[in-house]
Amino acid sequence: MTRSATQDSKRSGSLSRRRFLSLVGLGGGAVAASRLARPVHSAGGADGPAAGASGSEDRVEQIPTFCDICFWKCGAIASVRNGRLWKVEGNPDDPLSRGRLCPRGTGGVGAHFDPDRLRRPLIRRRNRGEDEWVEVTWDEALTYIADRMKAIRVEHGPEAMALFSHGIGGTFLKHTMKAFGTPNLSAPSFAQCRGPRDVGFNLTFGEDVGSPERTDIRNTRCLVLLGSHLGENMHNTQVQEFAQAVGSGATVIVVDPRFSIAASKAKHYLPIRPGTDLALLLAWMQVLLSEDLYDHAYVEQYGFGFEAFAQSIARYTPEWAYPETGLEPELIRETAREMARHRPATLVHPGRHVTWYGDDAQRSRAVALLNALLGSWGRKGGFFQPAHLSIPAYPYPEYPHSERGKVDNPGRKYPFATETITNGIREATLTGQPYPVKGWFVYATNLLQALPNQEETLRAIQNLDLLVVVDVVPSEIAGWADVVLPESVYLERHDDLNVEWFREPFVALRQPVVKAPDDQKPNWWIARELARKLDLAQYYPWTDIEEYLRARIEKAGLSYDELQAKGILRGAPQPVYFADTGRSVEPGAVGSDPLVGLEANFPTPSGKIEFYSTQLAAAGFDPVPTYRAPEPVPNGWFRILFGRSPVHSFSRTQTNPILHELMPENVVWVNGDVAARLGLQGGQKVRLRNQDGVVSDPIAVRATQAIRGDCVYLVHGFGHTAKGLRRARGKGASDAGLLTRYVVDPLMGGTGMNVNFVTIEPEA
Ligand SMILES: Nc1nc2c(c(=O)[nH]1)N[C@H]1C(S)=C(S)[C@@H](COP(=O)(O)OP(=O)(O)OC[C@H]3O[C@@H](n4cnc5c(=O)[nH]c(N)nc54)[C@H](O)[C@@H]3O)O[C@H]1N2
Ligand SMILES: Nc1nc2c(c(=O)[nH]1)N[C@H]1C(S)=C(S)[C@@H](COP(=O)(O)OP(=O)(O)OC[C@H]3O[C@@H](n4cnc5c(=O)[nH]c(N)nc54)[C@H](O)[C@@H]3O)O[C@H]1N2
Ligand code: SF4
Ligand SMILES: [Mo]
Repeated sequence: MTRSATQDSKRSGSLSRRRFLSLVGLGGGAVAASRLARPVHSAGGADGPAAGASGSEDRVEQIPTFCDICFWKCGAIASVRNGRLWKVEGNPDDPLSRGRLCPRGTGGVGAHFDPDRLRRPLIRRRNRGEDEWVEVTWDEALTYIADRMKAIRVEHGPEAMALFSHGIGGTFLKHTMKAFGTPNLSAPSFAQCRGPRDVGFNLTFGEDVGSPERTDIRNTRCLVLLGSHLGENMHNTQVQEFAQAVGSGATVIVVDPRFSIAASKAKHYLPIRPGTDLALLLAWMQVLLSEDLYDHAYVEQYGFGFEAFAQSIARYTPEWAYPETGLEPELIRETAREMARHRPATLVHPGRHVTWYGDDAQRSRAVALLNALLGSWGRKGGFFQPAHLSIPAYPYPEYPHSERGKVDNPGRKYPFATETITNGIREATLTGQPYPVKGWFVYATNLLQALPNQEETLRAIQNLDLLVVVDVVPSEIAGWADVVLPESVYLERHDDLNVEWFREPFVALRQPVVKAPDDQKPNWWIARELARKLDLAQYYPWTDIEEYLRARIEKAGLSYDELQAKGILRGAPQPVYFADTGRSVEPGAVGSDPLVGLEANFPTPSGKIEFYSTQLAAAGFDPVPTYRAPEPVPNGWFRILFGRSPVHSFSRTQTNPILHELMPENVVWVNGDVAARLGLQGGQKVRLRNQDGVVSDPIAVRATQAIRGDCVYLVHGFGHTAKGLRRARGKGASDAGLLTRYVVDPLMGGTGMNVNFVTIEPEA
């Protein structure tokens, strides 16, 4: 039904003026009725999605938008039945979702119906963290915030305000904060997530892999995953392309201390000792060089500093790597040969959550270099060069200039940081150096779950004159706020355009599907009203978000009405592979494939792929990655590792009634032999105690041979403590609470978090 409905919407000009596509009565309704008779999710009870069937009187509206249960931004079509949100499905026109959402996206309707949602603005009654509130009007809340922001500006300067945000919804608040005069805008997606990877690739190719990653998984002949647990990590397009690659017989090599879902698809599974991936990467490269298996033409044409690189890694033989990684030399050799056999259509996945051990930018650089030896950058089945539509920014007045610059990275201590470092702002808030930070504006990021060492975050919060949290539910971080602002969920609002960089260019629109149930407001409204109260109204020349969106789209020569009707506008295919790709992969394709034909370009200092990095050498770092062993796990302890569940996002969906029902709590994976030795049964509740004496909530044991004996594993985001999260609170254990230690990456300031150890204590 969705597919034909969308096609209808494309054909029917009369519908394009309205944003809703209505299917009423017979015709489409006959199809609809058979679908409608199906039971829908039952989670919401009386408050839940419309259930049951009322036959031919059903009125179903279908509205395209894009998903926000994670940041992949899949194109979706929401169905509203008799005025109530019914379901969300993939938009078949969208290159990311390709008509299918992941389980989290499908469960997104639960975000709208969650009975634990924030409903009205709140101001703290007494002490921070006591979670006691007075309900106020928006005007009172925003006046309170603006007054305190002005006081902070007078006493400490505008830079003493910092914004933490995550996702596209932060766009307008960033704009307001820049207009206010602060450059301190950060997101955990850099220093707690992909930052080291972006830096490692940038240092090597002069460009990073972006998001969505420019990984050509669907065309790869050999996919190598280090961690990167696709299938649990549900980034929709990647998982679909992974299935496609497996289906077409691509070789999969998985390196993970835990037998992941991806490992179950692998020809070679390498159960590596945690923290030693760099040793494996160096040994793989050593094999490619010593057995002369690398792409000579590519390296000669595009490489810089290859001799010095080759010399530096010559010592890293598979025999050397064996005691480090626990992987047999022959397995290392065999997998290196396998990669070489399929090059350049071999993709060593760059990963995404790579803040593991503190040497992460160098490890990511080694991943980049291995890909360079295989000639996969710019090549089909490796990394494409993304295309995008050119859509001009809205013409705003210039922002005030900050004399003091950003606070997070004094003296460029982390010389290769390309974005603001969240933990750097936290550090400055704690120390007052290089200058004081007195206000935090926190949008859609639960800093207590996302940053390691919660105690440091709480101490920093105690130094603030103002903590504002914009959230949709009463999260842990909201519990510490002075003012809590309730946002409408993504299905109830517009956001900025998603001008995507991908295999083909497109732009997507998020638009409201249903109304917010109470006094929740969208971020753009909050940002604009706050700006007005800060006497910055000149930064909001538009009065309504649609005026802004339309202006941008029409400036690009596109039709906003069409975008409203379809949710997506696609551009013509453009070349995304180097001109030499076709020759190496499929000779027949040369000249015929519109995606082939780019001129290779590497915006590094040398203009080439930097096998040897003069930038790193000049800053006093290893110009070619060098291995240092991780701190060994003490006897009787286990390294704590963590990852994703296919049905949850970070710490944000445990409260969602539908997704909660699918997985209400997490378990801790313990190696079967270890469990037997410790006398632990599967399902038994234990607590984890870390090296600093922090003890987790009770969590059930999963005794399994699918994990090494030197580590334990749990899914991130559980063990909520906020009392307003009635459904999620006290279910499972929090990995974040146990991550009191972290190692900061000296290149870019990211927090390596896989450096904590726990013991396992049976719960009485
Ligand atoms: N369902 C779902 N999908 C998501 C998300 C979500 O919240 N939910 N979040 C999205 C986001 S923002 C991100 S960043 C990604 C994160 O997903 P990934 O980038 O895939 O995260 P990783 O940390 O690489 O993956 C965790 C895996 O690494 C393994 N691992 C741990 N230590 C080591 C080690 O030393 N060496 C090796 N080789 N492996 C190790 C763990 O056993 C686990 O299987 O997922 C994205 N997709
Ligand atoms: N211990 C540990 N720490 C980690 C990770 C880990 O696996 N373990 N993963 C790291 C990674 S890869 C990443 S990307 C980050 C993710 O870090 P975050 O993006 O901070 O993820 P969450 O903890 O889910 O916090 C999201 C917050 O946004 C709120 N929210 C949800 N929807 C909306 C909305 O529409 N509007 C508003 N205003 N708020 C909304 C949620 O209720 C929640 O409080 O965490 C990093 N930190
Ligand atoms: S990957 Fe899943 S949760 Fe993320 S945007 Fe796509 S459908 Fe939504
Ligand atoms: Mo992430």
